[in-house]
Amino acid sequence: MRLMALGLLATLASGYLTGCGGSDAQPILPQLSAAQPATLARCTELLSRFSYANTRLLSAEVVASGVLSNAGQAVAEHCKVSGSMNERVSAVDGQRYAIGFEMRLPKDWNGRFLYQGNGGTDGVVVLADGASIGSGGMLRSPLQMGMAVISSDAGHTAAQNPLFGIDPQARLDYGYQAVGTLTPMAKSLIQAAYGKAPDRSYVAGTSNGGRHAMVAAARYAALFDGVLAHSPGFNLPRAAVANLSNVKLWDTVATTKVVNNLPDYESALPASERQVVANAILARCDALDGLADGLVQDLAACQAAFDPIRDLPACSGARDGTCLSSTQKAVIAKVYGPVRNSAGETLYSGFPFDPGIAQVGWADWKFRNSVRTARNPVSVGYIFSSPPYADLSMASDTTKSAAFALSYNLETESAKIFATSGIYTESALSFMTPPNPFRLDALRDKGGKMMVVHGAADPIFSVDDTLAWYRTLNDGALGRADRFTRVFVVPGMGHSRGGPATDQYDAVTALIDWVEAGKAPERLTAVARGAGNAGGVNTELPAGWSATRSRPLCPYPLVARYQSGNPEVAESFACKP
Ligand SMILES: [Ca+2]
Repeated sequence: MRLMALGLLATLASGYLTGCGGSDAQPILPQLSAAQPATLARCTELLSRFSYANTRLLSAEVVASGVLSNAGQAVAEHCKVSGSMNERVSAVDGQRYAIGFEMRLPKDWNGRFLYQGNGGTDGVVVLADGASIGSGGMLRSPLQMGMAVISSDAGHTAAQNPLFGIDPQARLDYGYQAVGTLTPMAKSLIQAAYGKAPDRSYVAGTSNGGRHAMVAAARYAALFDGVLAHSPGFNLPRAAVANLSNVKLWDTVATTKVVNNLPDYESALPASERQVVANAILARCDALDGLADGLVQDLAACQAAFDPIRDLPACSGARDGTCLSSTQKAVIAKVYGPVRNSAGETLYSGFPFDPGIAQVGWADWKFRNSVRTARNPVSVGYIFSSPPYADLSMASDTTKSAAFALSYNLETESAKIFATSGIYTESALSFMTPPNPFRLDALRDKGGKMMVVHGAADPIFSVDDTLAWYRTLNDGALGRADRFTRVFVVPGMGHSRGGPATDQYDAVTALIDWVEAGKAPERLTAVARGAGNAGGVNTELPAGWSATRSRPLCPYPLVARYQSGNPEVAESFACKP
C-alpha cells in the first residue's frame, strides 16, 4: 500500500506521506533530471566579454589536451580562466584582499559545475581539477569527467596566512562567504562560455574543503544539488582547540622535545609504539567483522571491546618500543576521550580506536602541527579567537607558537572561539560551522543529496563527531536521513587519505548517480593503492595485503562483513547491520 502511494505521489514536487502508524511522515523528494552535455563556445573572448559585478578576469586561455594529466591520463582540452572578486583594502590591517579564483572549463562539458573546496586555512588557488577533493589517488578527476570546476583562495593569499584573521571580512570569506560570492559568478561565467548555465551543481572538498561542503549544504542549498564532504573539519575550531589542549599531555611522556632545533613530540608515542597500539586494537577488534584482515570494519563493536588501560601491553621496565608506560597508557586513554572543560561541557568529541594510529599522518596531526609547525596555534590564535591573539609574532616564530600551545589554557582561552568582540561580530563557531547542521531541509526538499566520507583513524577531525552529527540529523529525519544523506567510514584511513586502508574510491560518480538518477549509493568500492596503482602507491599498506585489495565502504551504520570467497576482494563482503 505504501509503495502504491509512493507511485501515485511520485510526481509531486513536495508533500508528505504518512504511514499506517501516522508517526513516520516523510516528504516526497523530487527527482532531479540528469545534466546534459554541451560544447565550449568561447574561451579567450571571455576576458573582454564577460562582465560580472565586483569581478575582474585576469586571463582566459585554452589549455591543450595533455598539458595536464591525472593518474597518468591526459586531461582533455579546456579553458582556464583566472580572476578575482571583491578586491578591497582592509581598514583594519591596510592589506589588499580579494577572492582569487581559477575555473577550468572542459571543451566537452557534461553540463555539471563543481565548486572545489580547498584545505587548511585556504589562501592558495589549488589547481581546479577536482582531484584533491578526497580519496587517495583519484583515478579520474572531476575535470577529466567533464565537469566545469572552480577553485579559490577563499579571500586571502598564502602570504596573508594566517594573519588574515585580523581582518573580520577575510575571516567571513574564509568561513563561508567566498563560496556564496563565487558560485553565482561561476554559473554566470559558465553561461557565457557554453551558452547555458550548469544543469547540476556540486560542492566537494576534503578537510577544510569538507567543512566548506558541509557549510554549503546548510547555508547555500539553493546553489547546489549535490554535496560531498570528505574528512570534514565539521567543528574545525573545536577540533583545533582540543588538539592544542592535548599538547600538555604529550609533553609529560615526550622524551625528546626538540629535533633539529625545532619542537617535536614524536617521542611521546613514536612509530614503533604506535604499531604496538595498533596491534593491540587488532587483537581485540579485527575479527569482529568476520575476518582477521588488518581492517576493523565494525568500529562500534571495537569501541565496546577495546580498553586501552587493560589491553595495551605495559612495560615492566624502561620503554623499549614493544610496550607502553603506565603514564603513556593514561595519556592515550585521555587523548582518545572527549575534551571537556571543568564545567563538564564537551568541547570536542573523542576519537575511536582504529589500527590506523600506526600511520605517519597520525603523528603529524597529533604532535607536529601544534608544536613543530605553527599551524594549530596560529589558526586558533589569529583566526578562531575573538579578539585575535594580540602578539602577532608567533606567525613567524615556531618557538613562540610552541610556547602558545604549551601554555594554552583551555578554560579561559577556548571561550574565545564562541565569542564575538568589537569588530569581530561573528564568532568562529558562527563563521566556520553550518548554521544549523541538523536541518538540511532545503537541500533535501529540492531533491539534493549529500555524501560524507571519513577515515576511522582521522587524527584531527574525529569520525565520531561526524557520526554523532549524522545520528542527530537522522533523528530529525525520523530515521530516514539516508534518503538524502549517507556517511561512509573508511577503516584505517587517516586524514583525507593514507594509512592501512583501502582509500581509493569514486564518490563523485556515486553522488552524481544519486542526484541525477535516483540511484542511492548502497556501497562504494574502495581499493588499496598497492604496487602499480595509477593514482600513486600508498606506502603504508601492510605487507600481507594484495596490491589490489578491495573492500566495500558501507553507508553508516551498516558494516562491511565478510561472507565467503576470496578475502582480498570486495565481492566477498556484504554491508550488514
Ligand atoms: Ca577485519
